[in-house]
Order: sequence, then structure tokens, then C-alpha cells
Amino acid sequence: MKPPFVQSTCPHDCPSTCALEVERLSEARIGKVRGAKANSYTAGVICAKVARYSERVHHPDRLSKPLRRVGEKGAGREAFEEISWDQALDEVAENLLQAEQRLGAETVWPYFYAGTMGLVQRDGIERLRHAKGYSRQYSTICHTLADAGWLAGHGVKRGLDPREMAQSDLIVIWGGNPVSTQVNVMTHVAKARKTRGAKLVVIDPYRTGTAEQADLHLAVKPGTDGALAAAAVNVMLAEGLADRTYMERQSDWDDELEAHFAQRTPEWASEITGLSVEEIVSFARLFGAHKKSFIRIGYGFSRSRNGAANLHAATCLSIVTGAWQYEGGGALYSNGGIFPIDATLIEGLDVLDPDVRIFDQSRLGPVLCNDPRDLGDGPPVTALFIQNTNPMVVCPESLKVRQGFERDDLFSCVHEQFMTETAAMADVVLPATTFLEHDDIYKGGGHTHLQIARPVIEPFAECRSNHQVICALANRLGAEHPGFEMSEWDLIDATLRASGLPSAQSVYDDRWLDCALDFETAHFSDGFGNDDKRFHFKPDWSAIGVDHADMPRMPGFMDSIDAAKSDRPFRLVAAPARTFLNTTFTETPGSLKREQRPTVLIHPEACKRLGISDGDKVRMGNELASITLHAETFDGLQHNVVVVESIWPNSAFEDGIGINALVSADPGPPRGGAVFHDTAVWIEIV
Ligand SMILES: Nc1nc2c(c(=O)[nH]1)N[C@H]1C(S)=C(S)[C@@H](COP(=O)(O)OP(=O)(O)OC[C@H]3O[C@@H](n4cnc5c(=O)[nH]c(N)nc54)[C@H](O)[C@@H]3O)O[C@H]1N2
Ligand SMILES: Nc1nc2c(c(=O)[nH]1)N[C@H]1C(S)=C(S)[C@@H](COP(=O)(O)OP(=O)(O)OC[C@H]3O[C@@H](n4cnc5c(=O)[nH]c(N)nc54)[C@H](O)[C@@H]3O)O[C@H]1N2
Ligand code: SF4
Ligand SMILES: [Mo]
Repeated sequence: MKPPFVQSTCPHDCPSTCALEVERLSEARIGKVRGAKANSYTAGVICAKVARYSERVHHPDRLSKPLRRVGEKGAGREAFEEISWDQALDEVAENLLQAEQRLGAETVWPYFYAGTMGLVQRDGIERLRHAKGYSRQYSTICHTLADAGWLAGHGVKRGLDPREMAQSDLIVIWGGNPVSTQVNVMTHVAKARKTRGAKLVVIDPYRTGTAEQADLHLAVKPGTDGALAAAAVNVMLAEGLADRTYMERQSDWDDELEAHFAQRTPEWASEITGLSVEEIVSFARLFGAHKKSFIRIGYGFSRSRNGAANLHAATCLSIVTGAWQYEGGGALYSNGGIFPIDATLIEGLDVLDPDVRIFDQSRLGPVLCNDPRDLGDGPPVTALFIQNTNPMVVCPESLKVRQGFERDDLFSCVHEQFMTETAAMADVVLPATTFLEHDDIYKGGGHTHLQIARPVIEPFAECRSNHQVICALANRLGAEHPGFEMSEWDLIDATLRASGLPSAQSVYDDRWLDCALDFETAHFSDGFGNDDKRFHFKPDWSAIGVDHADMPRMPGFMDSIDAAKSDRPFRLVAAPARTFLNTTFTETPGSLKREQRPTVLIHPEACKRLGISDGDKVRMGNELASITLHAETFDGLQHNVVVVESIWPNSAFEDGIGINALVSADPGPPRGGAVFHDTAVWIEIV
């Protein structure tokens, strides 16, 4: 008999949240992983890295037992000895309690992110935090800037149903690279192209795999999209391509905006973006000519100091042509806001004390280095409990993160699947299950399905789930909350019921729950999410974030990026690599084979100027650090732009210093957010 395929959900931090089918070879082993054909978004397609998941779940380096560090920080597995779960949990609890006794509960900082996107296994750590009054986390590493830019205009975090792309005549992928980062977008692009001959525009500083498929690729200078968007509006207004009736009915359009955009000419934008006037005008005409235009907004172009303003500017285009009125017309950044989940039980929101201090996740380095900007008069962080993230590698200003972890007065526990560089700095390391070994519930940000997944195989060796560890610690720490007494399944079921949704069993039996909104709501026909029901060309940035003083009143170019200068003449984009997912999969042979080694893509003209040939070793740096890697000539970008696809472990680089040593921990206004693609660097041949 052939082994059966079991339904599951991809847990990784990717907007596709694919509905999976996993081949179960035995109680302990999986075989193939494929996308569910029956799911209308996944449509049977998944990325190569997850199709090879058996390489990861059965990897020889999977952590199997709790470990205590007895050797040097950072040395790796050989610096640890095996201990029992009871010993490990006792030791962690003792250290957290001692830290609390010395300096108060705020000296403990539970730190997490989205290694799994499952709500129970990702967010349960919040319940422990709130029940104990530990320092809070402001999660800024991914979507804070993009959220700000989208909310500025629309007032709510939702947009088109992505399946509507099949009805679109023009698709614009703006600041995203879905061929690498959420392959399913391309399934729906292909549908529109095949059935309707839809055109594809890609706006990205370099010729990505997505850009290669485009009818028009606009290789903007990073951080200048606001100027491109404003000039496109200028052309559409001047050439009678705007739907003024829609603009006046559905937005705050007025004479001041009219006069503002009249100044934002293609010539002006050409200077800023590095695009030709012809490119800008042909984009505007193409956009203006197709009412059924679908702008798929990516995260990439929000990761700059002016990212929120740029993203807001891009979303103005769908208002100018009135695209939202038509099937297949409008935009999608994220549908995260359509799922009516009550997270109280999972996150312990009922015991949250808003007076407890809150740290910016992306400023882990400065926080651990006791930067007064972060600590104020408060005590230092002397204990970290980490799940679901690898900040030694993914966090900005990574040299400071390392310096912080090296502190002798810091206790840290890392719950992980692998001995990451973060785990290697910990005092205690706990082995974690993967999504194939525990229950969870998943929302799909890039689509509309809610999914529940159950274990496909038994937990590997002594691995325990995040939920199990949180509950066991809560018990030892004297933290009380009903959520600590429940199983994962009961938490899921109770959460669904509290949210007015069907039971866990019935969602599981149906494989998913489609939470798509009706046309009128999804298209904002009855108004946008702002109080006045209008889209805002002139956002109230003060309602979005406290750091709003420098935000532009109207869409255009916000001149706040780390611009290229004579001593740092290149703008660096630190984009994701196709077969890594942040740092996940950097351990799998299939991914390593494809990505090979850390590489910087440099334009041939710049290479000539610097005397660099393909494969040469180069140094690249700024005021924060310098790193060593190999060069590859590449003509799909502007002369003064370079790209490093990441996120390689620090140890993959010659000096053990990785890409995020160059990235600033400055928060992007108006409400924070990491600025991964906003860095000016120098380059020299080694
Ligand atoms: N293979 C793979 N998939 C992933 C990830 C991964 O690491 N690897 N990460 C996952 C996560 S956590 C997330 S949040 C998503 C993010 O996925 P995306 O939405 O695709 O966002 P990014 O990957 O940050 O950047 C996408 C593109 O933005 C471009 N970009 C950078 N700056 C600018 C700019 O100023 N203007 C414009 N127009 N474009 C710019 C970059 O060149 C890059 O090609 O992907 C998820 N999927
Ligand atoms: N240069 C550069 N840096 C970036 C970005 C970029 O584009 N460029 N992107 C940024 C973005 S968008 C993001 S979201 C962050 C992401 O950064 P991270 O959230 O740190 O993402 P990963 O590196 O994939 O690390 C997730 C870790 O969680 C572990 N994990 C997975 N499932 C579980 C589980 O169930 N339990 C436990 N305990 N652990 C688990 C995995 O083994 C993995 O080591 O990186 C950011 N850093
Ligand atoms: S495309 Fe994204 S959600 Fe789908 S399998 Fe790959 S990583 Fe998972
Ligand atoms: Mo992310």
C-alpha cells in the first residue's frame, strides 16, 4: 500500500501559508511534501525549499536533547553537555527568578518572532510575558513600516482577494520578489496572462526572478518609489487618465493635491529614481490605460527610512484610476486584518499591563549594550528567553547583538530546532518540535484561508513544542493563566469559539476556512477604513505613529534615506535568497547547493571602475562595520546599486561578520520598523 499523504500547513514566515500534503512514510518519517491542489490559492504549487522539507526535519544536526553550555559562547555543539528536561527547566526558571529578584521582572525579556507563524506556538510566549510582567516586545523587524504606509491611506489592513488577479488586465508587483518569496503569487499572475493577456510590471532595484518575467521592469534606485508614484499620478492627471469622479467621491482629493502633483513631473522623478523620463511616462500610460489593475504590494520597498511614505504613495495609483471599482482592480498588501481571531487566551491579553516597559525588537543590539535611548532609567536586560528567531544573524547592527550576548551578566535560554548562532550563545538550549510534530492554527496574510494543522509524525527525539515549554516554565515561575492549563488543541478550539468561528475539529475536517470578504467590502465600495470613509492622499501620520514630525503631508519623495555619497557610493539592497527563508534552510544541502556562498551583485561598469572581476573577493563597509564576500558582475541594476541576497549565517562570511552588521538599527518613522534595504556602502577589492 502506498503511504498516505496527510494534510498540513506551511508554518514559515511567508505570506503564502501554503496548504500542504505531506507523505507519511512511518510514525517518525516523512517523504514528499506537495501543495494542496484543492486549495484555490495554493493550487498545488509550493516552493522548492519546503518541497524538500524531509532534508530539514530529518537533518542530522536537529537538536535532540536539552543542553547546558559548559564551554565558550559561540563555539557550537561541542561547548554543550546534555541534561534532562527537568534539569533544564529548573535551571532556566531559577535564573529567571533570580534575575527578577535582583532587578525586578522587567529585567527579563522574552524575545520571539515568526519561526513558526502558528498562533499558539508563536504567540504563547506573550502569555508568559504578560502573566509575569516581563518587558514587552514591540515587533518591528518585518511589517511595521509597510503597515504604516498601507494604513495611512486605507485605514484598515486588508485589500483584494488575491484570486481576483485572474480578472486583471495589468499586474504591478511593487517592491516584492514573489518568485523567491511567495511563489504562489506567480500562479495567479500566470492565470491572468494566459486567459486575458494581462501585462506584468515589476518595480524592483534589480532584475530578480520576478522581474525577468515582466513586460516592463523599472529598476528604481532603492528608496525612491515615492517619486515614481507621484510622477505617475502627474502624467495620469495631465493626460486625462484619472477617474476624477471616483477620486472626489472616495478620497480627500482637493485643489492643494492637484497643485502638488502638477509639480511632480517625470523629469523631476527621473533625477531622483534614476529611471528615464520615457520609462516613467510609459508606466503611467500603461497604468492609466487599464482599469482592472492589480497592485501587489511587497514588503521590500518599505524597508527604508522613507518606506512608509513610499508605500503610501504607491497605493495612491489605484485611487487615481478608480481601479477599486472593477473586478481584478485595486491592491493587496496583506489580508492580515480579515481574520476575526480573538487572541486573548493565547496571548494572555487579559493580564497585560500597559505600564510595563516595551523594547523595540529590531534594537536588540542597542538594548543588550545598555543604550540609554532604549533603557532610559530602567534596569538592564539580564535574562533572555528566546523562541522562533535567530537574532544573532537577522537583527540590524548585528555586531552589537553579538557584543550584547557576550555579556557575562546575561543569562539566556534559546528554544530551537538547530544550533543556530543565537543558540550557540545561550546558557541553556532546548530542542523544539517542527510544525510536523505539533498542533497549530494559521492565518494566511497573502490570502484568505484559516487553517489548522495536526502532527504528521511523532516528535523527534526529546523535542518539545513551544507551548509545552511555556506551560512547564509558567508552572515553575508561579505564572497563572488558564492558557497554561490547556492543551494546544483546546487552546485552538477555545480561541475559535471565542472568535465566533466553527470548532477546531470542523475547520480541520474541512481543511480550511475561507474568510474572504464580499466584493463590496473587499473593494471598499462602501468606503475605506478611515473615520470619514475616504482614502487619504494626505494621511494623518500622527494617528499612525508618534515619530511623525518629518512625514510628508503629500505623496512624493521623502528625502531621509542613507543616500550614496562620495565615501560610500553604493546603495545596498540586502534582499532574501530564494532557497533560504530568513536563516531557516541555511542548514539544508539543497539550499546550500543553490545559494553557494555570500555574493554581492555589482554592475559591470562599477566593477570596471573598481578593478573587480567576477569571483573576486571584495570588502564592503560603512561606519558600522565591514564584511568580506565574493563579487559577481550583474547588469540588471543601476551603476551605484549593489545587492547581497541573504540571510547567510555570519560564519559563512570570511571574517565571521554577516550582512546585518552593515544595517542600521535606526527605526523608520512614523512608528518604527527595520530598514534592511537602506544602507550606503563603499566597496574595494581585497
Ligand atoms: N525565499 C525566501 N522567501 C521569503 C523570505 C526569505 O528570506 N526567503 N522571507 C519571508 C519574509 S519574513 C517576508 S516578510 C517576505 C518578504 O517578501 P517581499 O515582499 O518580497 O519583500 P523583500 O523580500 O524584503 O524584498 C522584495 C524585493 O524588494 C526589493 N526592494 C528593496 N528596496 C526597494 C525599493 O526601495 N524599491 C523597490 N521598488 N523595491 C525594493 C528587493 O530588491 C527585493 O527584490 O518574504 C518571505 N519569503
Ligand atoms: N539582511 C536582511 N535581514 C533581514 C531581512 C532581510 O530581508 N534582509 N528580513 C527580515 C525579516 S522580514 C524578518 S521577518 C526577520 C526574520 O528573522 P527570524 O524570525 O529570526 O527568521 P529565521 O531566521 O528564519 O529564524 C526563525 C528560527 O525559528 C526556529 N523555529 C521554527 N519553528 C520553531 C518552533 O516551532 N519553535 C521554536 N522554538 N523555534 C522554531 C527556526 O529553526 C529558525 O532558526 O529577518 C529580518 N532580517
Ligand atoms: S511558498 Fe511560502 S508558504 Fe508556500 S511552502 Fe514555500 S515557504 Fe511555505
Ligand atoms: Mo518578514
